Amino acid sequence: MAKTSTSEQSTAQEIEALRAELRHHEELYYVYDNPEISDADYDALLARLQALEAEHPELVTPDSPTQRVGGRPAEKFEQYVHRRPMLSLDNSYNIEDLRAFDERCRKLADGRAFEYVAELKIDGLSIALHYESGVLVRGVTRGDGRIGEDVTQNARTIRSVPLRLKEEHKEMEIEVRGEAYLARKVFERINAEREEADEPRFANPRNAASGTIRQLDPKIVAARRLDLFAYDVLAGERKPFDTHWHALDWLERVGFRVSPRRLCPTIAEVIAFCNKMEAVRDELEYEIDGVVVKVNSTALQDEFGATTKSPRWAIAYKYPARQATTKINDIIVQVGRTGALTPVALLEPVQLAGTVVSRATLHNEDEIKRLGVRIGDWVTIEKSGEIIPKVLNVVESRRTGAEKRFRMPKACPVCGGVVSRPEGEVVARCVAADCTAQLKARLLHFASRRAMRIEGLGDALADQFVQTKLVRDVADLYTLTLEQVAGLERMAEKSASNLLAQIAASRERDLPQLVFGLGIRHVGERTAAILARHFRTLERLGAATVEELDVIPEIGLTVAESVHDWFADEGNRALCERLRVAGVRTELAAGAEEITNEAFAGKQFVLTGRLETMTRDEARAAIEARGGRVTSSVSKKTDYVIAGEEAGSKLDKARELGLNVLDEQAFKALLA
Ligand code: 3B8
Repeated sequence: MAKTSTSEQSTAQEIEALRAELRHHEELYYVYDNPEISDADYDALLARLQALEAEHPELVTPDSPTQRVGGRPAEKFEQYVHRRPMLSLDNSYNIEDLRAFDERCRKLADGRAFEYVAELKIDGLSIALHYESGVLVRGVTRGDGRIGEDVTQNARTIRSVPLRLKEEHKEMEIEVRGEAYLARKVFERINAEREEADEPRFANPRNAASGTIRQLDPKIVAARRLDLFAYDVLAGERKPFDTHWHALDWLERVGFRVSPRRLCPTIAEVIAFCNKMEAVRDELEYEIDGVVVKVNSTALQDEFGATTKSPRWAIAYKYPARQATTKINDIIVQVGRTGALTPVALLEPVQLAGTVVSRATLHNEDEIKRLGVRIGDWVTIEKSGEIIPKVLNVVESRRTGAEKRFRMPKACPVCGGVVSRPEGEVVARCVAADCTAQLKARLLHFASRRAMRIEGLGDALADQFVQTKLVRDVADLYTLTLEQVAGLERMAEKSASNLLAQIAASRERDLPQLVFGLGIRHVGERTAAILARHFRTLERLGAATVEELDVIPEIGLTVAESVHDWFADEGNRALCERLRVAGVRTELAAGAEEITNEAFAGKQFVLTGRLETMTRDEARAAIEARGGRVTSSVSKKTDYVIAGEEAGSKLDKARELGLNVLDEQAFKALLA
C-alpha cells in the first residue's frame, strides 16, 4: 500500500465517521420516520462530508451519502436485460375474483397446506435494485418486463434505498424489487411548483413518479424526493428465502421500508385485510390502489410458476376508483399572481369520496382541447390525493347538441389587458404590468399562512386595497395607516386596528416565509427554505449569481435562473429595499431567538384527526417554534399524540402503546 500521512488517515477516518452518522440519521428519518436531529443539523453534517470529499476525490465511494444529491445529467439511459423478467400482476376487482384465485391456488397445491401474505399495493412503478457484496451497484426500471432502463444515478437519490445493506446476505449478488412512489404531500408540492413554472401538471402520483425516475438530470430527481417500498428479493434467478414473509422481514432488517402486511392462513383473512386497509386508505401518506396477495411459500411459488405475463401465485385486488359523473354548468377563468389564466369548471355539485365537489380545474387551454370539454357536458371527475378534483373525460353519449364550445379569452377577464401565449408554452398569461387580478393574487400569496401569515387579509380586503390603489405592491402594506384602513367600506375601526397589528406582527416572520411570499416563479415553500438557509440574508440571496445558485444541492438551473432574474429586476430590488426599511426581517432568525418551551423542547409529537381552531400546518408550526418535532407515525418514542376530530388508527395505536394523548383543548393549554 502507498504511504499515507497521518493527516490523510485521519481525514479518511473522519469521512467514514461522518458517513456512518449520516446513514444512521437517514434511516431514522426515511425508514422509521423518527428523526433525532433537525434537517439543518443533517445538512451541516452532509456539507462537511461534501467538503472533505471535494478535497479528497480519491476517497469518494459509490455508497457515500453524498452520492444521493445527484451528479451530472445523463445523455440517455442504457438498456438492461433483466436476469429474471419483471412480470406484472393479474388484477381482480371484487371478492369473487379473490375467491376464484384462492380456488386455483388450492387446486395447484393439491391438498398441501399453505398461507398467503397480503400487502399494500403501492401506486408507483416497479424498479429492481442490484447489490454486490452489499453495495448498491445498479437500479433498473421494469420497462417492458424483459428489458428495462439503467437508472442507477436516479435510484441513488431515493433516501429509502440503502446505498449499502446493513447486513450482507450469504449470496454475493442480490436483487431487491420494490415500488418507487411519491408521497401525496410531495406530489402536491411538485404539481404546485410545476404550475408555477408553467409546466403541465402530473395527472397522478404514479405518473409523476414514473416521469421522475426517467429524468435525465439526477439533481431534479433528488429534489423530487421519491420513496420506495421493497417487496421482493432475488439471488440471481432464485428466491433466497423459504417464505415471502421471511424475505420481507430481511428487507426491513437490512434497511428497506416494507409496507403494512399481514400473514393470512385463509382467504377470509385476506379479505378482512383488504377491507380494513380500504377504510384507512385516505389516512396513508401515499396512494395505494389495492392489496397484493401472494402465496407465502417460495417453493410453491416456483411450482405454480407464471404465464408469459403474470405469476400464478399472486394477484392484485384493486380498490374501486373514486370517480363521479356530473355536469359542467360553466367554465370561468381565474388570473393567478404571475398572470396565468386558469380555466375552472363550475360543476353541478356532486358527492365524491365524502365531500361535495362543485369545481374542477381544467388547468389550461391544451387540456380543454385534449379532453374536448364543452360547457354543458357531462363529465367523469376523479379525486386522488389532491384537494381539487380533475376532469377525466367527457361522457359523449350524454351530449344533446346544446353544449357550447369554450374559448380562452383574448383579453384578461379582469383588467382587459393583453393576453399572450408564447410559442411552445402551455399557459396563457395577462402581461399587463398593472393587472389588478395579479396584484391581488400576489397580495393574497404574500399574506397566506405559509408565507407572511397576515390573518384577516382575505379576498374581499385584498380586492379593496387594489381597487382603491392604497396598495400597489406588498411593501405598501407596511405603510398603511389606521385612517386609510378604517376608511374602507365595511371596515370597523376595531377590525382595522386588528389588521394593522397583524401586518406589524408579520415583520417578524422568518426569511424562508418572506422568500416564499415574494412569489418568485419556481420558488415554492421548500425551495424558499433551502435558499434562505443557504444565504441567510435576503441581500446575499439577491446578490447570488446563477452559478452560485446552481451549485446548491436540490436547486436546478431553472430555479437558479428564475431567482437571479427576479432579483435583477430594478423594481423587485426596490421592493426588497422598501421591505427592509419597513422593518421586515430579511435575515434568518438565529437559533437562540427561538421560543423554547419546556413542554415542547426535544419532544416528539404526532398529529391526528382534524383540529377545530387551527390547521395541521399551524399546529406543526406552533410545536416546532417551541422546539418540538412533529413526526407522522406513532411509535414508542412519541411523547404526545394530539388527537382532533375523527382521529383514526394513530389514536388507537397511541392508546395501545399507552402514550400521552391530548385533545385540542389540552393541546391549546400546553401551547399557552
Ligand atoms: C410478482 C410479484 C409483480 C409484482 C409482485 O406495491 C410480480 O409483487 C408486483 F410479477 O408488481 N405495487 C407489491 C407491488 C407490486 C408487485 C408486487 N408487490 N407490493 C406494489
